[in-house]
Amino acid sequence: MAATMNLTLLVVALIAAATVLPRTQAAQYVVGDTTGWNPSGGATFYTSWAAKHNFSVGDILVFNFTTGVHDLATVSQVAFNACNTNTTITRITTGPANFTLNSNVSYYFICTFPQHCSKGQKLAITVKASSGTLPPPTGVTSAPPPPPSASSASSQASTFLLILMTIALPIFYLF
Ligand SMILES: [Cu+2]
Repeated sequence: MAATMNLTLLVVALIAAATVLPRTQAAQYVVGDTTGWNPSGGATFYTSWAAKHNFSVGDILVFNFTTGVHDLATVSQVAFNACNTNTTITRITTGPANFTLNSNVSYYFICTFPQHCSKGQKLAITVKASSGTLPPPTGVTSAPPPPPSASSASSQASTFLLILMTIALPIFYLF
């Protein structure tokens, strides 16, 4: 009985937290879209692909490639420009590979297989700080003064808790 109640409360708390807490809005990008990670798109393919997107901290890049035919290495900007495959920082040899953009820095990806980088299998990504890319909150100006975001969040929280408790309580009494 006590265990059931604890479980019910845990579920309610988790759902409420997931609903109310601000989302980090991490996005997932398939590098090269349907082309994937290979040199077939030509010399400027990944430059064009990267220019179409805005990357933020926490976003995930998905590199689709066949294991043993390509790989994914991060390198310095100098090595990237020269397609130097001897000084890799990280290297993933199993495809497909996910790479999380953890910092607001520039990342330089290449394939270390012979001639692949020079044929265009290279991707430079500049990551923005996630706080700088978030849109300004809407509706805050119409909310009562201090502190608008906290009060709206807590009223949202209590609304959801109320709804969830009305759902959870009957479940609780079933056990
Ligand atoms: Cu390759």
